Amino acid sequence: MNTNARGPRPPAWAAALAGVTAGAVGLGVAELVAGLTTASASPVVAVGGAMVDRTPAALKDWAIRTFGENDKTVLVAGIVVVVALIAAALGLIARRRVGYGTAGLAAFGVVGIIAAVSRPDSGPLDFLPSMVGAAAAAWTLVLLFRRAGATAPPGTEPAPEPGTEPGTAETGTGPGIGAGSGGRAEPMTPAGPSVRRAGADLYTFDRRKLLTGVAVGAGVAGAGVVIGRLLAGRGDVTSARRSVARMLPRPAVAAKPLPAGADLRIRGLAPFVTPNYEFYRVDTALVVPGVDPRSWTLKIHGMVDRPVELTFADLLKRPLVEADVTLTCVSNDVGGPYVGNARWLGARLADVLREAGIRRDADMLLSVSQDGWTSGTPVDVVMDGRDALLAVAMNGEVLPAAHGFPVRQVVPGLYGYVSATKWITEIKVTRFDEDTAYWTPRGWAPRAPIKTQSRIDVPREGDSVPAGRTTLAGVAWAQHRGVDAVEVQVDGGEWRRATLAEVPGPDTWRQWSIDWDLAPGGHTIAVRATDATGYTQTAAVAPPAPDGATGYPTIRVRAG
Ligand SMILES: Nc1nc2c(c(=O)[nH]1)N[C@H]1C(S)=C(S)[C@@H](COP(=O)(O)O)O[C@H]1N2
Ligand SMILES: [Mo]
Repeated sequence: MNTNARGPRPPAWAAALAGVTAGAVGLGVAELVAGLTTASASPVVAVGGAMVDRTPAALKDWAIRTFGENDKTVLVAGIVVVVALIAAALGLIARRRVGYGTAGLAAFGVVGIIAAVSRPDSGPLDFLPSMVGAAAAAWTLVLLFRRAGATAPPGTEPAPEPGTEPGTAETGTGPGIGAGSGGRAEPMTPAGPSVRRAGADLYTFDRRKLLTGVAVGAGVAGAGVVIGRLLAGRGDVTSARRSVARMLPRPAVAAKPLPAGADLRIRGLAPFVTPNYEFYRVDTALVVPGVDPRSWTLKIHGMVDRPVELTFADLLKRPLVEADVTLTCVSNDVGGPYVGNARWLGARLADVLREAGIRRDADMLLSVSQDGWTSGTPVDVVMDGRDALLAVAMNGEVLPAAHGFPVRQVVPGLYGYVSATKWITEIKVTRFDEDTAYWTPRGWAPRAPIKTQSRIDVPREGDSVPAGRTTLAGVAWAQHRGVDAVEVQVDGGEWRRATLAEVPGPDTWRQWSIDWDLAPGGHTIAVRATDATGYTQTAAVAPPAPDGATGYPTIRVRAG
């Protein structure tokens, strides 16, 4: 087994451990380099991002549904586990020849580099983290293999000299530890004259040196991740958000105060205004883009007479409008959580576009975010007078980083993926038959107005309630048309009209409630909304793809 052709071989577990340690050092060093160069993409982020962009829509949909807003954490954890497994395998391969292992790690680095430089927001230094990381990993592997054992020249006595430190592996002197020397090391081959052949080096495995090397490697990896993350945190927008908070002008067109009856204040019912920290978040960004408002610009180009480039200061000089608008994600299941309502402050997108001189035959606004994500919004919708905004604030607060700081689009009536571009930096005025936005080739409709929908919040699916009179409540939405009626049905009986809360306008959701006498036993409760065009949401059940889920929200409860 211990043939020279194959080189010295530590035991399998040790080789796998050396591989995992090398992989960890590689990732840690890569994070550190990413932090130092403020490259946007450490290998994990780059590969993760590439996976997000290439994941089949159905799988991504499933991930969003299964892991909710933890989907990205799960993805990163998954990548780390896969990297660890591959690194362990490379460690095992390195038993044959260390060069095989280092070649594998180099290939890894190449994957990281390709992922990093092919990101839409990649910078000139984005190849560095993966390259340096892979080199560090390869070097670690070689070093650990050397530490793990030593080859005794033929004829050398491998027996230990008690108390002496093992010699360095590279010198070729015996490790000084053989079988029985405290049980800390195991020889790869029985260390006896019987295996000593002329010309054949004796290999002995030094467990202690390997483990100390692994410990150092783990330390380097951990320090790399922590320091790298801290350095990357320089891109943190906390202080930028604070200074923007001081510059935010008052609205030129303030929203009317919310009608007193907008919030029914029923326990368990979604509040009319969704607090920013509770607002759902859906995007493809593994790391929240940190956009500096001082260097931010918005380029408007394409089918316009006068391309413009607005700075953040330009934007704030414009008359800012306040509007209550409910955002909805197309991925939301019937009854799902990806809908939220906020008061937005922003410049009118239509005015900005008019100044740029939008051409008649343009029908699409392809908005682009800092991280390269794109969205296609119909021109006519934005120009029809509704509150389509380049928003800078949300519920009286500077836009949170996760919700698009410093500027995002908000267009009432359209699902987020075709309207609500966060971290927006560019709008290309174009045509649907010439350009394609991010989600379109991934199985989602190019145009997606929000469907009339409703939700039961109280009680929850599976709840037990006291028999007798109980309050049923929820929300309904049909943005920019407005909700005119909500009806509730119990156990397939007659539909009864719920009481509707007041609303500031047609662009927000609307709370509803109804008191119902529930006999003891199990009940099925369904709800449906009718919008101001007279359309009642369809009972036909459809999944979110390609343009929004349909069907009546239904829950089962037990009264008793
Ligand atoms: N840059 C960017 N903007 C984006 C997305 C994205 O992936 N990247 N997702 C969109 C989708 S699908 C939705 S539903 C809304 C969600 O906005 P929120 O996260 O602020 O709730 O943002 C939209 N804006
Ligand atoms: Mo979405």
